[in-house]
Amino acid sequence: MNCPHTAAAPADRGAGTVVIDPMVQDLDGETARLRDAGVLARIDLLGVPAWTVTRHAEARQLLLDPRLVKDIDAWGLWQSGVVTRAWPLIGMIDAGRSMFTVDGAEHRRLRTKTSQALTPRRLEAIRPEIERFTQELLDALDAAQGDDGVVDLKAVFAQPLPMRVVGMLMGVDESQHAMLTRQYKAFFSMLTPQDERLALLAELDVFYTDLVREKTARPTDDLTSALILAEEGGEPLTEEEVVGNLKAMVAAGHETTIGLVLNAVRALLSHPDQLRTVLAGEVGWDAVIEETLRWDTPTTHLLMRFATEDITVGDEVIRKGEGLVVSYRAIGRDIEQHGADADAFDITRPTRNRHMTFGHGPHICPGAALSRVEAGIALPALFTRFPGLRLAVPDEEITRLPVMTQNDMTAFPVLLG
Ligand code: STR
Repeated sequence: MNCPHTAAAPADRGAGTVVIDPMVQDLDGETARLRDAGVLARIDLLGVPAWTVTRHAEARQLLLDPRLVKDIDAWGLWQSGVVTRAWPLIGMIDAGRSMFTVDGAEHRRLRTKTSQALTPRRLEAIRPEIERFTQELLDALDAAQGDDGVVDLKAVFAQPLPMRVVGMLMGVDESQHAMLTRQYKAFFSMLTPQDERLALLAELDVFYTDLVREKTARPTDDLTSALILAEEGGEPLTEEEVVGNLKAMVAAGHETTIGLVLNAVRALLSHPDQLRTVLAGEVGWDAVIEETLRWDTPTTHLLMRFATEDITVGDEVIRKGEGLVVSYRAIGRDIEQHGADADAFDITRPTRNRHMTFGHGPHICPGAALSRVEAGIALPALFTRFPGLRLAVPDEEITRLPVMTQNDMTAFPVLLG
């Protein structure tokens, strides 16, 4: 990006600045550098400075702090025009009015129906459908094996499953799933030129607005229709708000669960002793899921909150108008929270459930239970169907996509055995 303050080399911004690598060439190294940089670290996001919180306890406290808001108008660099829509990460923040971008009482108004629709009890009703999607995709895996027996577990299984689930919930027709997958892949990739990213976001807005208008005319039993209909005596959401929520749900539901499922499979295949204890029934799949969420978080960095007043954290001060990122991957590896072996994957770890990967406070992930249900169905089904499942390449050869906020693999080639 070309703006005055980005002309300076990152080192000029203080020795402690960690430059977040858009190519994600060394995620473990970067996570460790962030942790070493302190509780509150200065980071550089494509030339834009921000703070990030790297520790569990302090992040928990900051996520409850009403002086931090999601409203981009509270950001000094945005007000002053230093950050514009030319910045490749702007779509992570300026994403339209929704439960993701609004705080306080308005936030509760935008969010209530969604969180009520996604409680564990309500999710029991859709379990059979998730099981059916899973079985269909396992058949697809079997059928997709090349002559060499290799198949991409991401493209054929981990990616379509969450799309189908969130599509069913929100009422997005299957004929649109491939388009959405392609658009979100381009949205998140740092290789996509910014004008193309802005164009695809505009296209998605048209798509979602059309969908909301169609559901307004002919409501069905999906969550999009429920968001449109006013509560008894309540104030209905505006079209813009329904569209914003729908966008947020599809983007989040689709993207993050891919990471959860793939990261769990990867962790188990590279820790065969632990896989054996799970397959023998000695440790539950819930333990695998929680430890994966802690150790290899689907969201690496969550953008962004803004300080409406100076906020002191230890020896540092987040000044009014400055931006704060939450680095969930570093937080999952916090030694204070998880012990000196926090970098090790261990499904028997006593603190495995005490991670904060779904966030904390008012914005805590409303889809947490859904992702646990999805992974809780997909993982055992996959290993039951293909007990000999193994990686088709050495683990070190698995590459990550150039995505700065999500933990996203290029592909995950496996042999089904
Ligand atoms: C993507 C672009 C868009 O149109 C709407 C949203 C809002 C919700 C965001 C989503 C974004 C990016 C991925 C997020 C998701 C909420 C949860 C998910 C940040 C900006 C996570 O990775 C936790």
